[in-house]
Amino acid sequence: METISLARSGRFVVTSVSSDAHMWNLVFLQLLLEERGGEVINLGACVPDEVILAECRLARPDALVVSTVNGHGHLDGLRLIRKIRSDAELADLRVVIGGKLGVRGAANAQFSAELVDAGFDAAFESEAGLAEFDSFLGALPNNDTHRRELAGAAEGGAK
Ligand code: B12
Repeated sequence: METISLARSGRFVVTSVSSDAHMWNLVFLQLLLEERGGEVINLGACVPDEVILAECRLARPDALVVSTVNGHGHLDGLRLIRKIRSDAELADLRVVIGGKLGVRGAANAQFSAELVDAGFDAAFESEAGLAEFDSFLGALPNNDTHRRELAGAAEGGAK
C-alpha cells in the first residue's frame, strides 16, 4: 500500500478540462489536498478554458491541478497549457495535470512527456500511482515543512 505524508498546505485550484464530465476524480483530489491542509477551489467538470484562466487570475493559487480521465486529456491539456503560458498574468503559474491522459493505458506515459514539453510543470499518469504527486506537493515552496524550516532558520539567526 502506498504511504503518503500529511502536513502540507497551500492554495490549489482543482479543475477538469472542457470535455471531461467525470467528477469523482476531482472530489478525490480535493479531499487529498484538504487532508494535507490545503485550501481548494474546485471548479468541477467540463470547465471552459477561459473560466479556468479567469479563476486562476483571481485566486492566484500555489498550483493549478488539472484532472482528466475521459481519454481526451492530452488534447484538452495541450490547448489549455498553451493559453495559460501565453497569458501575461499566468505565464509563471505552477500547473500540473494528471489522471488517464489518453486511452492507451500504461502507454499514456508518452503523453506526460508531451504535456510537460508544452508547459505543464508535471504530468501524472494514473497508472504510476500517487507517489510522484506526493513528492510534487512536498516540494512546493510554501508547504508547512518548508515554513517550519524557514521559521527555524529565522530563530537560529536571531540567537
Ligand atoms: C463513473 C464513470 C463515468 C460517469 C461519470 C459520472 C460523474 N459525474 O463523474 C459517466 C457515465 C458520465 C461517464 C462518461 C464517460 N466515460 Co466514464 N467512467 C466512469 C468510471 C466507471 C468510474 C470513474 C470514477 O468515478 N472513478 C473514481 C475516481 C476517484 O478515480 P479516477 O477517476 O480514476 O481518478 C483516479 C486516478 O485517475 C487519479 N487521478 C485522476 N486525476 C488526477 C489528477 C492528478 C493531478 C493526479 C496526481 C492523479 C489523478 O487519481 C484518482 C484516484 O486514484 C470509469 C472506469 C473506472 N473504473 O475508472 C469510466 C471511464 C473513466 N470512462 C471512460 C469513458 C471512455 C467515458 C465516456 C467517453 C464514455 C462514452 N463513450 O460516452 C464518457 C465521457 C464523458 C465526458 N464528456 O467526459 C473511460 C476512459 C478511457 C480511458 N481514459 O482510457 C473509463 C476509464 C472506462 C473505460 N475503462 O473505458 N463515465
